[in-house]
Amino acid sequence: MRKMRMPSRPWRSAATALATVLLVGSVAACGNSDTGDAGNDGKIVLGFSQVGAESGWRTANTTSIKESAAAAGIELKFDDAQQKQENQIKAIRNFIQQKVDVIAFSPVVESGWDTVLKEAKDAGIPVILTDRSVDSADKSLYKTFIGSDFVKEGRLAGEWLVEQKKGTSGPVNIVELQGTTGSAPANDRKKGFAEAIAVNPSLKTIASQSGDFTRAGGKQVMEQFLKANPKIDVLFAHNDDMGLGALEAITAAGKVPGKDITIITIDAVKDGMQALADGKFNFIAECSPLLGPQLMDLAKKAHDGEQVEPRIETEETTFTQDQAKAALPNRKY
Ligand code: GYE
Repeated sequence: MRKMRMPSRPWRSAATALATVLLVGSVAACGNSDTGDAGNDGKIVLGFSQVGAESGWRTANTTSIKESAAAAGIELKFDDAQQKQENQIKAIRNFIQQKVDVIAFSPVVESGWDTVLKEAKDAGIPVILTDRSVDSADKSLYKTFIGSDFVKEGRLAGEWLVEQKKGTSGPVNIVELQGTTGSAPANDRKKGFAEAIAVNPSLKTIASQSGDFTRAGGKQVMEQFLKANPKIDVLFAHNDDMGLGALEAITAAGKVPGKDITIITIDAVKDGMQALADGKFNFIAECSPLLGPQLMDLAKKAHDGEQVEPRIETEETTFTQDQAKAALPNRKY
């Protein structure tokens, strides 16, 4: 954004007034470049298709991307796909038509991207995957994938539970709130968790269903779980938001979250960390949404034709209740 300093004196000369009109005109024309051809005023233009605004994680991710683009002097064309793959495909096709310099997106589901990725490749526009990956066999369809190891997050969640239930006799009944069906984090977190708890046969997942990564979804599915299963010992939710929605269902059913039902989630956004510090959640495996700065760096490199690593993994940790209490005051999101 260009900032203008307007003359503050009412008696400014006609010449100054004319110059102001011209300047305003040129800034307005510049503003139009948002919808027109990319590449005006020499800035790198990045087309970014976001999944939606389904969770606290997603909101923090969007903020990170917008702020980092502004800080890096990159012109960002941002599109919110409202959790629909068809909207993401449309947005990517628009970016291609507008001849943006680089395309980045966070694919809502893993499958079905080959055609549109091929179109971007044929147009000579580099593509960066952020947060979630695709299952395309042809790795030349994108430059790099920056994001978390979701299998590891699921495994860390499962390993913590195994440790907690060491020596417990009798079955431990687990219910699982999955993320968006077909999404990489839902597929991978389920896998990692299942692998980790397999070492103890008394840990049993008795129900597993998608809550679409939203609070409303988490609440609704947890209500069904509670109705259908008189004994639930553990809830594993693929993100904080679904866990937060489930809290309402658990409390309404007369149970105490964090005590009657052990709750494990993934993300570690502020509201999740607060629930953990308050003793309502028991453990969170972190997933960092702050991908913006690295994405801008990669966009510049991809634009300049520089070599980039094909896979860049986000660093993350895990939190117990005490660790959440200690970390909360400095938590940015
Ligand atoms: O965990 C969830 C969000 O893809 C890592 O998407 C992301 C996931 C995140 O809706 O909260």
